[in-house]
Amino acid sequence: MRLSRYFLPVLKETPSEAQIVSHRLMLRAGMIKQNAAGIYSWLPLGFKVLKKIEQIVHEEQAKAGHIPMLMPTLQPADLWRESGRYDAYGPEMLRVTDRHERGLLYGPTNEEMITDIFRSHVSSYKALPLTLYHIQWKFRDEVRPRFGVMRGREFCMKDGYNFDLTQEDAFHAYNRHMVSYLRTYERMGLKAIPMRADSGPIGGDNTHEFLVLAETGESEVFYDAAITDLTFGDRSVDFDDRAACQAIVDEWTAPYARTDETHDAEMFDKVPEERRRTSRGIEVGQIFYFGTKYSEAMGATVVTPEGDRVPVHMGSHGIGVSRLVGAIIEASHDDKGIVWPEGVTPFHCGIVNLRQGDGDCDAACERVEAALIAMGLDPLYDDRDERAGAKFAGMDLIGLPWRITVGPRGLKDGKVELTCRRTGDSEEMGIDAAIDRIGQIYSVAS
Ligand code: P5A
Repeated sequence: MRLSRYFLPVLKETPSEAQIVSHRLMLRAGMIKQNAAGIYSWLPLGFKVLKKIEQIVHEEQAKAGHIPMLMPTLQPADLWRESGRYDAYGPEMLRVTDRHERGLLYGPTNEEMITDIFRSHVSSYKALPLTLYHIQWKFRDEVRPRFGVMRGREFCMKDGYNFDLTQEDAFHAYNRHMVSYLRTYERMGLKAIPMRADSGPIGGDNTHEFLVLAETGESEVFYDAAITDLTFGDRSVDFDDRAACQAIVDEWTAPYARTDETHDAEMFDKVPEERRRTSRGIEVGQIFYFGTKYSEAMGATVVTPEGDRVPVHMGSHGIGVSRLVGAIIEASHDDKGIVWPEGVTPFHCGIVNLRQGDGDCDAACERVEAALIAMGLDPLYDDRDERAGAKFAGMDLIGLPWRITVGPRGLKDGKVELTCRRTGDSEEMGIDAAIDRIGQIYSVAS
């Protein structure tokens, strides 16, 4: 992409309405535009990151054997009357009446709708286990929408729902989700810690939230520092292997880690003092097992091998897709701007031309751009006629992890400069060497 042709409305001033750094940087970097309280347009740069996050979620869900689909944003009120949540959900639910006076609502979550789909089509245990999910916009009329996309009213969520014959099977689905989420967040450059939590309006007794530690987080958290040493890495997991999934869950749930809702001071005191931590966290996901709460209320039953008809065991599992964009920035920025982890960066590499219009510089930049595109990468070439300082400041603000700088002085010796956004380290090297290095970083061949 050529920056001269892109739509990147960066702001010079720091927006006064933004209280936390991710909100400020998303506005300044031209990623989002607020349209109403807690409702945002995703401008091209923000949209790209959102799609990268979605892609990682889809890939990791596929590995766990979960099946993608799409449900609508608007839902019939009657479905929610069946579960009893139409009134229970309270003023956070946006209720709408259509021209025929039929009640609709903008879905805050989809337990009822997916249970309705299930009961319409499944009646035998043979269809189980089954986990369906979608990535869709939700609406919750939060009292205090704030912090930009972190607590929006309209926000994007991945929500998945498992249907199982027995509680034991449903616990395995719960574990599968926990394991797949661990890798999902790690691929986004995040350390998200599963913590025992409270189930709120979704229901059930078994639930974990995934929290990213950050001063600006809305939840107070208590944990054993040992948990921050755990990494998932690229271990291969057989998601049908119950014992293997349970072992990973045990590994991650052994150290004490709870939100303030479930915090147990007595248990916390048993953690060696030097490892006890109190901090704040951003909730980027939550998984639930709620048994037959919805299936019983809505008649989602299957016939067992013995011929009995029983309600299915269910759970639901959410990832805050749009919140993650803010959470990643909270976890990865400096005073110059965003520092994208490679897994979610909107462009893989920036190309800065220090003398736009100079034949050699232009040709070298175009060669770098073409080579990166040929490798399947997505570079952003700043081809504007701007001062070097402004170009560097812009690249630092939008946070691309790598930058190749092309200037007349280096080019005399066939050299360009490769700069790492995170460390600020620069290295001079030949054009092909810089292209190769970017290829290696993103594991694509040149
Ligand atoms: C699980 C999936 C549920 O709704 N039903 C379907 C369950 N869980 S949840 O914890 O309430 O939400 C899942 C994740 O969505 C994000 N989230 C939000 N993001 C931005 N703005 C909001 N107002 C908002 N509310 C929830 C969180 O990351 C949460 O973990």
